[in-house]
Amino acid sequence: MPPRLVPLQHTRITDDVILSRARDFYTELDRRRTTRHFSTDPVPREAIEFAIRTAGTAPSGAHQQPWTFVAIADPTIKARIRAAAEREEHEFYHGRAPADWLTALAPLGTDEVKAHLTDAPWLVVVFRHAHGVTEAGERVTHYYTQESVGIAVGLFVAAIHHMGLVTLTHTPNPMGFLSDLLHRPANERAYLILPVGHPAPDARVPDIRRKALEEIADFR
Ligand code: IYR
Repeated sequence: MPPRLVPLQHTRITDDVILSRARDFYTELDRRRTTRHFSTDPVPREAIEFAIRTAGTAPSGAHQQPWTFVAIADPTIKARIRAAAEREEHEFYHGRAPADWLTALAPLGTDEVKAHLTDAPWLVVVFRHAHGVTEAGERVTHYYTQESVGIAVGLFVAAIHHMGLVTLTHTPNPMGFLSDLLHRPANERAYLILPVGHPAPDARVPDIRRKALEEIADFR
């Protein structure tokens, strides 16, 4: 049976409009910065819901949508996540990390203190479905899950920036403790933690630059 295809809903626009939208979108996203300094001020749940909906618009391998976004506002759960992450990170910064990794991180000023995990009003923990499970409990292969979840997180980050909030892509190393703490099923793997909130009034960011187009693009 051939698949049922429906018409694409799309309005064609002129090159002028394409270019002006392209410039505006880039300019807006280029203002995004990753900060570790969050205000404890609350953020409405509905804002997080929209960011997750936006992430869920990402393309995915075979449209399997291999992601779960666990959004946490509960201070007790946040404190547990922080304590476990800081335990792992202490090991990382004081032993497990190879010297060249620590050298690469030095300009960013990261360390094992993860105040953002309790300061930010929301923690969104992203889980990647390594495979699916049918209602009967059978395993279903999923495709390109790393790429799919990476794209979804990119859209989430853009959505949070667009709504005037900040987020941080935090990857505690290792992350297995999140599956236990959040009681996720065995087919789901923690992918990263995204604290979301307003920046602290005195928020700081590393003094770093983005590569120019010429350094990241090769047109033929
Ligand atoms: N997971 C650690 C280390 C870390 C690694 C990279 I690569 C970063 O860009 C930032 C931090 C941590 O979260 O501190």
